[in-house]
Amino acid sequence: MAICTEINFDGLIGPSHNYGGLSLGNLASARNAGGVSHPRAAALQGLEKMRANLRLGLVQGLLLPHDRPDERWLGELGLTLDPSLPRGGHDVSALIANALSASAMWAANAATVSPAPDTADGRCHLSVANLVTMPHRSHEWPGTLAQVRLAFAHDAFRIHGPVPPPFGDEGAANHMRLCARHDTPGVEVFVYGVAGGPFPARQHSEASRAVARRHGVADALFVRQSDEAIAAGAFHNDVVAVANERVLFAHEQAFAEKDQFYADLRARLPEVEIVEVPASAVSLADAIQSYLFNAQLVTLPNEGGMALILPTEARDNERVWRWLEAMVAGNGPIRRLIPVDVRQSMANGGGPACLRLRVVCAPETVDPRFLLDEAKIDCLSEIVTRHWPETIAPDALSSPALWADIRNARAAALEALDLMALA
Ligand code: SUG
Repeated sequence: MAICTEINFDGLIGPSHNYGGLSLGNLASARNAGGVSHPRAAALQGLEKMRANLRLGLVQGLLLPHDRPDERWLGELGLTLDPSLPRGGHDVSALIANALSASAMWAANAATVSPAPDTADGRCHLSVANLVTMPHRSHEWPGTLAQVRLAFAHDAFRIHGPVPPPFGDEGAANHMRLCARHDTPGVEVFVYGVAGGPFPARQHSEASRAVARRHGVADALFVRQSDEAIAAGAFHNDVVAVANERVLFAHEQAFAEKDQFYADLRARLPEVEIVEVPASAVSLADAIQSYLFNAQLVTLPNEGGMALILPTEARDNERVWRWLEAMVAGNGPIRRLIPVDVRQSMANGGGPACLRLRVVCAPETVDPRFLLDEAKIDCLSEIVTRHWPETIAPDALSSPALWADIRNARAAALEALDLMALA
């Protein structure tokens, strides 16, 4: 019987990475709107994070950038990229920016994953997220579906298409799994938001329930995200909470009915350890600025114990870092802090945890083209250095020359990985 382990599939940051300011409720995206992006540096930062995780002894996977600009989506809107064709006097630059987004890099929003030990049929289920709330993300799912169908074609998996609109589903960013060990049955926690605040609640409870039903999850909890958290800029639950095996690491104000949630969790998994960060030590504003919860909380295979792989922004915030250092000095389950530089992604509101999709499965059941070793990371780094644009300024987004460069860059990566089937 093959052994299940956790694999982090990181999204390779695509050559069209830019600061379009497209995500209402995502404070970093709004703050950096119209800035000049650095796609090459962004992708190299992501690759170095993957390398560092490999060196910790973790299994590392990869998801590829999508074809951008997305002409299929523009076509459904009655548009082509050919500027000589009539556009009825309408300014379509905003739609083109939406078609160009590299947002598929945030793989935590690609799908929700229920590993085999949790499901009725003993298979690992993946539901591709519909991401319907944000136009620039609403056209990601076909590209994601094509990739996961290839990566997880083995019989050990069952792939589902997106939940139908209008029920917004943002994937694993609003899903946590608590269990004794990755390969034992877990409690799956589906976190949803309720509309009515200043910012969109992107995960609808009906979508969460649909995913849990489709996956045949034996033990599911549905938990409401607090309105304060969404209003403060936590557009996904993974901006204020993260779980790994028996540990939940969360902000005091992450959940609407926290006491009930914690009690339900303790009743189902008595060994659960809840590490809660009090608002008196770290405010919601500091949590969202520093992204300390948008960390990869991982079990270290070589040394035992858990580590938080967090953005350098968490180290740069004095209050946050003081709290974290005191935590690791104590007797708790989280023993190490590992800051990583993903500043280009962070400037769009995407930290280390946003960049990865966790899949618990036997590695030999995954198409090896989607698994990384250091030689492949070296090869991809060379391709990125050679082909990814160094910078993208906002006025370049409507440039056909840039579109061609972006397409050629992606094609070079697909070719190197023998994944031209995705072209
Ligand atoms: O959906 N940013 C992404 C960030 C996603 C973070 N993912 C998780 N929390 N799991 C979003 O808001 C900004 C794009 C722009 O403004 O150009 C953006 O889409």
